[in-house]
Amino acid sequence: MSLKSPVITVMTKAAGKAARHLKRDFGEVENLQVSRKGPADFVSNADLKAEKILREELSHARPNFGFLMEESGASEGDDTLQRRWIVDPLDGTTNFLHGLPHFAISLALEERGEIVAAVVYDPIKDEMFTAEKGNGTFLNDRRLRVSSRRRMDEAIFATGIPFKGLEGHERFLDEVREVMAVSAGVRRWGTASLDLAYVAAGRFDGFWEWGLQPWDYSAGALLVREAGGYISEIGGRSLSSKSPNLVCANTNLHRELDELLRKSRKA
Ligand code: 2AM
Ligand code: CA
Ligand code: CA
Ligand code: CA
Repeated sequence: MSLKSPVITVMTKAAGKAARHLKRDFGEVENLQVSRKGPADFVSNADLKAEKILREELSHARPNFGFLMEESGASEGDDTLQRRWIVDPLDGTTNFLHGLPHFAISLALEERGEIVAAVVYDPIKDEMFTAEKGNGTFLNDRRLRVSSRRRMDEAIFATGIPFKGLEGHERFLDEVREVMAVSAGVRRWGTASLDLAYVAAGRFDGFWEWGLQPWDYSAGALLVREAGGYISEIGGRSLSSKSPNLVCANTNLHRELDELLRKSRKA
Protein backbone atom coordinates (compact mmCIF):
# COMPACT_ATOMS: atom_id res chain seq x y z
CA MET A 1 0.00 0.00 0.00
CA SER A 2 1.28 3.48 -0.82
CA LEU A 3 0.85 6.45 1.48
CA LYS A 4 0.16 9.29 -0.91
CA SER A 5 2.07 12.49 -0.24
CA PRO A 6 0.28 15.85 -0.46
CA VAL A 7 1.87 16.72 -3.81
CA ILE A 8 0.89 13.39 -5.39
CA THR A 9 -2.65 13.93 -4.10
CA VAL A 10 -2.73 17.35 -5.79
CA MET A 11 -1.47 15.81 -9.04
CA THR A 12 -3.81 12.78 -9.10
CA LYS A 13 -6.79 14.99 -8.29
CA ALA A 14 -5.97 17.39 -11.13
CA ALA A 15 -5.39 14.48 -13.53
CA GLY A 16 -8.68 12.88 -12.49
CA LYS A 17 -10.62 16.07 -13.14
CA ALA A 18 -9.07 16.68 -16.58
CA ALA A 19 -9.59 13.00 -17.41
CA ARG A 20 -13.35 13.24 -16.89
CA HIS A 21 -13.49 15.86 -19.62
CA LEU A 22 -11.22 13.86 -21.91
CA LYS A 23 -13.41 10.78 -21.52
CA ARG A 24 -16.51 12.76 -22.39
CA ASP A 25 -14.83 14.20 -25.51
CA PHE A 26 -13.48 10.76 -26.45
CA GLY A 27 -17.08 9.57 -26.78
CA GLU A 28 -17.79 12.35 -29.27
CA VAL A 29 -14.59 12.75 -31.25
CA GLU A 30 -16.56 13.51 -34.40
CA ASN A 31 -17.63 16.83 -32.83
CA LEU A 32 -14.15 18.04 -31.92
CA GLN A 33 -12.39 20.88 -33.66
CA VAL A 34 -8.97 19.80 -34.82
CA SER A 35 -6.15 21.94 -36.11
CA ARG A 36 -2.67 21.20 -37.34
CA LYS A 37 0.42 22.53 -35.58
CA GLY A 38 2.86 20.87 -37.98
CA PRO A 39 3.02 18.16 -40.71
CA ALA A 40 1.76 15.32 -38.45
CA ASP A 41 1.02 17.32 -35.33
CA PHE A 42 -2.62 17.76 -34.35
CA VAL A 43 -4.32 19.59 -31.52
CA SER A 44 -8.02 19.57 -30.66
CA ASN A 45 -10.22 21.50 -28.27
CA ALA A 46 -10.05 18.40 -26.02
CA ASP A 47 -6.28 18.98 -25.56
CA LEU A 48 -6.87 22.67 -24.87
CA LYS A 49 -9.70 22.12 -22.40
CA ALA A 50 -7.74 19.48 -20.48
CA GLU A 51 -4.74 21.80 -20.33
CA LYS A 52 -6.88 24.66 -18.99
CA ILE A 53 -8.33 22.44 -16.24
CA LEU A 54 -4.88 21.23 -15.24
CA ARG A 55 -3.52 24.76 -15.11
CA GLU A 56 -6.45 25.90 -12.94
CA GLU A 57 -6.25 22.96 -10.55
CA LEU A 58 -2.48 23.02 -10.16
CA SER A 59 -2.16 26.78 -9.77
CA HIS A 60 -5.01 26.79 -7.26
CA ALA A 61 -3.20 24.16 -5.15
CA ARG A 62 0.31 25.64 -5.57
CA PRO A 63 0.00 29.32 -6.59
CA ASN A 64 3.76 29.99 -6.78
CA PHE A 65 4.82 27.20 -9.11
CA GLY A 66 5.65 27.83 -12.76
CA PHE A 67 4.52 25.82 -15.79
CA LEU A 68 5.83 24.19 -18.93
CA MET A 69 2.80 23.02 -20.91
CA GLU A 70 2.68 21.51 -24.38
CA GLU A 71 -0.01 23.78 -25.80
CA SER A 72 0.55 27.04 -23.92
CA GLY A 73 4.31 26.99 -23.35
CA ALA A 74 6.31 28.15 -20.35
CA SER A 75 5.33 30.57 -17.61
CA GLU A 76 7.48 31.44 -14.62
CA GLY A 77 6.41 31.16 -11.02
CA ASP A 78 7.98 32.91 -8.06
CA ASP A 79 8.83 29.83 -6.03
CA THR A 80 12.14 29.86 -4.16
CA LEU A 81 12.83 26.23 -5.12
CA GLN A 82 12.13 27.01 -8.80
CA ARG A 83 9.38 24.44 -8.88
CA ARG A 84 7.32 24.08 -12.03
CA TRP A 85 4.78 21.67 -13.50
CA ILE A 86 5.63 19.99 -16.80
CA VAL A 87 2.32 19.07 -18.41
CA ASP A 88 1.08 17.12 -21.38
CA PRO A 89 -2.70 17.39 -21.12
CA LEU A 90 -3.28 14.70 -23.74
CA ASP A 91 -0.42 12.44 -24.72
CA GLY A 92 -1.45 10.36 -27.72
CA THR A 93 -3.66 12.92 -29.47
CA THR A 94 -3.57 10.96 -32.71
CA ASN A 95 -4.88 7.82 -30.96
CA PHE A 96 -7.54 9.91 -29.23
CA LEU A 97 -8.75 11.47 -32.48
CA HIS A 98 -9.00 8.04 -34.13
CA GLY A 99 -11.01 6.54 -31.28
CA LEU A 100 -8.07 4.39 -30.17
CA PRO A 101 -8.36 3.98 -26.38
CA HIS A 102 -4.68 4.52 -25.60
CA PHE A 103 -3.80 8.00 -24.39
CA ALA A 104 -2.81 9.65 -21.11
CA ILE A 105 -2.38 12.78 -19.05
CA SER A 106 1.26 13.32 -18.08
CA LEU A 107 2.27 15.55 -15.14
CA ALA A 108 5.73 16.04 -13.71
CA LEU A 109 6.95 18.30 -10.94
CA GLU A 110 10.39 19.78 -11.46
CA GLU A 111 12.39 21.29 -8.60
CA ARG A 112 15.64 23.14 -9.39
CA GLY A 113 15.82 21.34 -12.72
CA GLU A 114 15.21 17.86 -11.33
CA ILE A 115 12.01 15.82 -11.64
CA VAL A 116 10.76 14.93 -8.16
CA ALA A 117 7.18 13.74 -8.70
CA ALA A 118 5.29 12.17 -11.58
CA VAL A 119 1.78 11.14 -12.53
CA VAL A 120 0.75 9.42 -15.77
CA TYR A 121 -2.96 8.64 -15.93
CA ASP A 122 -4.70 6.45 -18.51
CA PRO A 123 -8.36 7.32 -18.01
CA ILE A 124 -9.75 4.53 -20.20
CA LYS A 125 -8.06 1.72 -18.27
CA ASP A 126 -8.25 3.76 -15.05
CA GLU A 127 -4.54 3.22 -14.48
CA MET A 128 -2.88 5.90 -12.33
CA PHE A 129 0.91 5.62 -12.40
CA THR A 130 2.69 7.70 -9.74
CA ALA A 131 6.24 8.16 -8.51
CA GLU A 132 8.18 10.38 -6.16
CA LYS A 133 11.92 10.65 -6.06
CA GLY A 134 13.25 8.14 -3.56
CA ASN A 135 9.86 6.57 -2.86
CA GLY A 136 9.26 4.12 -5.70
CA THR A 137 6.68 3.82 -8.46
CA PHE A 138 3.08 2.74 -8.03
CA LEU A 139 0.20 1.68 -10.26
CA ASN A 140 -2.89 2.70 -8.33
CA ASP A 141 -1.84 1.26 -4.93
CA ARG A 142 0.54 -1.43 -6.11
CA ARG A 143 4.32 -1.00 -6.09
CA LEU A 144 5.95 -1.49 -9.50
CA ARG A 145 9.26 -3.02 -10.59
CA VAL A 146 10.75 -3.13 -14.06
CA SER A 147 11.00 -6.61 -15.59
CA SER A 148 13.82 -8.94 -14.63
CA ARG A 149 14.35 -10.49 -18.06
CA ARG A 150 17.99 -10.94 -19.02
CA ARG A 151 17.71 -12.37 -22.50
CA MET A 152 17.07 -10.19 -25.53
CA ASP A 153 15.25 -13.05 -27.26
CA GLU A 154 12.65 -13.07 -24.47
CA ALA A 155 12.26 -9.29 -24.32
CA ILE A 156 9.67 -6.97 -25.93
CA PHE A 157 10.63 -3.39 -26.75
CA ALA A 158 8.45 -0.38 -27.49
CA THR A 159 9.46 2.46 -29.76
CA GLY A 160 8.05 5.54 -31.48
CA ILE A 161 8.31 6.43 -35.15
CA PRO A 162 10.12 9.75 -35.65
CA PHE A 163 8.14 12.58 -37.24
CA LYS A 164 10.98 14.40 -38.87
CA GLY A 165 11.45 13.47 -42.49
CA LEU A 166 12.54 10.57 -44.58
CA GLU A 167 16.14 10.42 -43.40
CA GLY A 168 14.93 9.91 -39.85
CA HIS A 169 12.59 7.17 -41.03
CA GLU A 170 15.33 5.28 -42.85
CA ARG A 171 17.59 5.26 -39.82
CA PHE A 172 14.68 4.31 -37.61
CA LEU A 173 13.76 1.35 -39.83
CA ASP A 174 17.37 0.12 -39.56
CA GLU A 175 17.09 0.26 -35.78
CA VAL A 176 13.79 -1.64 -35.77
CA ARG A 177 15.29 -4.29 -38.06
CA GLU A 178 18.23 -4.78 -35.67
CA VAL A 179 16.06 -4.98 -32.56
CA MET A 180 13.49 -7.27 -34.21
CA ALA A 181 16.24 -9.67 -35.24
CA VAL A 182 17.34 -10.36 -31.66
CA SER A 183 14.25 -9.72 -29.50
CA ALA A 184 10.83 -11.28 -28.93
CA GLY A 185 9.15 -8.30 -30.61
CA VAL A 186 8.74 -4.56 -31.14
CA ARG A 187 5.59 -2.53 -30.41
CA ARG A 188 4.60 1.00 -31.47
CA TRP A 189 1.60 2.42 -29.60
CA GLY A 190 2.06 6.18 -30.10
CA THR A 191 1.86 7.41 -26.50
CA ALA A 192 5.34 7.93 -25.07
CA SER A 193 4.24 8.54 -21.48
CA LEU A 194 2.48 5.16 -21.41
CA ASP A 195 5.39 3.42 -23.14
CA LEU A 196 7.56 4.60 -20.24
CA ALA A 197 4.92 3.68 -17.64
CA TYR A 198 4.76 0.19 -19.16
CA VAL A 199 8.53 -0.20 -18.85
CA ALA A 200 8.17 0.79 -15.19
CA ALA A 201 5.44 -1.87 -14.84
CA GLY A 202 7.59 -4.58 -16.45
CA ARG A 203 5.11 -4.93 -19.35
CA PHE A 204 7.72 -3.74 -21.83
CA ASP A 205 11.37 -4.65 -21.18
CA GLY A 206 12.58 -1.42 -22.76
CA PHE A 207 11.69 1.56 -24.96
CA TRP A 208 13.49 3.97 -27.26
CA GLU A 209 12.42 7.04 -29.19
CA TRP A 210 14.12 9.99 -30.89
CA GLY A 211 13.46 13.64 -30.25
CA LEU A 212 10.85 13.56 -27.50
CA GLN A 213 9.85 16.77 -25.73
CA PRO A 214 9.99 17.36 -21.94
CA TRP A 215 6.20 17.02 -21.56
CA ASP A 216 6.31 13.61 -23.31
CA TYR A 217 8.97 11.98 -21.12
CA SER A 218 9.61 13.89 -17.85
CA ALA A 219 6.95 12.09 -15.81
CA GLY A 220 7.58 8.71 -17.47
CA ALA A 221 11.33 8.91 -16.90
CA LEU A 222 10.83 9.19 -13.14
CA LEU A 223 8.38 6.25 -13.24
CA VAL A 224 11.07 4.14 -14.91
CA ARG A 225 13.88 5.19 -12.55
CA GLU A 226 11.88 4.73 -9.39
CA ALA A 227 10.83 1.26 -10.60
CA GLY A 228 14.52 0.32 -10.87
CA GLY A 229 15.00 0.89 -14.60
CA TYR A 230 17.81 2.71 -16.37
CA ILE A 231 17.24 5.60 -18.77
CA SER A 232 19.78 7.53 -20.85
CA GLU A 233 20.43 9.17 -24.18
CA ILE A 234 21.14 6.70 -26.98
CA GLY A 235 24.91 6.37 -26.65
CA GLY A 236 24.79 6.03 -22.86
CA ARG A 237 25.12 9.67 -21.74
CA SER A 238 22.74 10.76 -19.01
CA LEU A 239 19.51 12.43 -20.11
CA SER A 240 20.53 16.02 -20.37
CA SER A 241 19.27 17.70 -23.50
CA LYS A 242 15.79 19.17 -23.73
CA SER A 243 14.86 16.87 -26.57
CA PRO A 244 16.74 13.61 -26.00
CA ASN A 245 17.00 10.50 -28.09
CA LEU A 246 15.98 8.31 -25.26
CA VAL A 247 16.61 4.66 -24.45
CA CYS A 248 15.47 2.86 -21.31
CA ALA A 249 15.25 -0.72 -20.11
CA ASN A 250 15.76 -2.86 -17.06
CA THR A 251 19.40 -2.72 -15.95
CA ASN A 252 20.18 -6.14 -17.44
CA LEU A 253 19.19 -5.15 -20.97
CA HIS A 254 19.90 -1.42 -21.18
CA ARG A 255 23.49 -1.68 -22.35
CA GLU A 256 22.71 -4.32 -24.95
CA LEU A 257 19.78 -2.34 -26.38
CA ASP A 258 21.79 0.88 -26.37
CA GLU A 259 24.73 -0.76 -28.15
CA LEU A 260 22.45 -2.22 -30.78
CA LEU A 261 20.91 1.18 -31.50
CA ARG A 262 24.30 2.86 -31.63
CA LYS A 263 25.72 0.22 -33.94
CA SER A 264 22.76 0.40 -36.31
CA ARG A 265 23.24 4.17 -36.57
CA LYS A 266 26.90 3.92 -37.41
CA ALA A 267 26.37 1.20 -40.02
P1 2AM B 1 1.24 14.01 -28.42
O1 2AM B 1 0.17 13.06 -28.73
O2 2AM B 1 1.07 14.70 -27.11
O3 2AM B 1 1.59 14.97 -29.52
C1 2AM B 1 4.64 9.31 -29.88
O4 2AM B 1 5.72 8.96 -30.61
C2 2AM B 1 4.87 10.57 -29.05
O5 2AM B 1 5.24 11.69 -29.83
C3 2AM B 1 3.61 10.93 -28.33
O6 2AM B 1 3.93 11.08 -26.99
C4 2AM B 1 3.08 12.19 -29.03
O7 2AM B 1 2.57 13.15 -28.14
C5 2AM B 1 4.29 12.76 -29.70
N1 2AM B 1 3.96 13.27 -31.05
C6 2AM B 1 3.03 12.80 -31.89
N2 2AM B 1 3.03 13.46 -33.08
C7 2AM B 1 4.03 14.38 -32.97
C8 2AM B 1 4.59 15.34 -33.86
N3 2AM B 1 4.12 15.52 -35.09
N4 2AM B 1 5.61 16.10 -33.41
C9 2AM B 1 6.12 15.92 -32.18
N5 2AM B 1 5.63 15.00 -31.29
C10 2AM B 1 4.62 14.24 -31.69
CA1 CA C 1 1.08 17.18 -29.67
CA1 CA D 1 3.02 14.18 -25.96
CA1 CA E 1 -0.11 16.30 -26.11
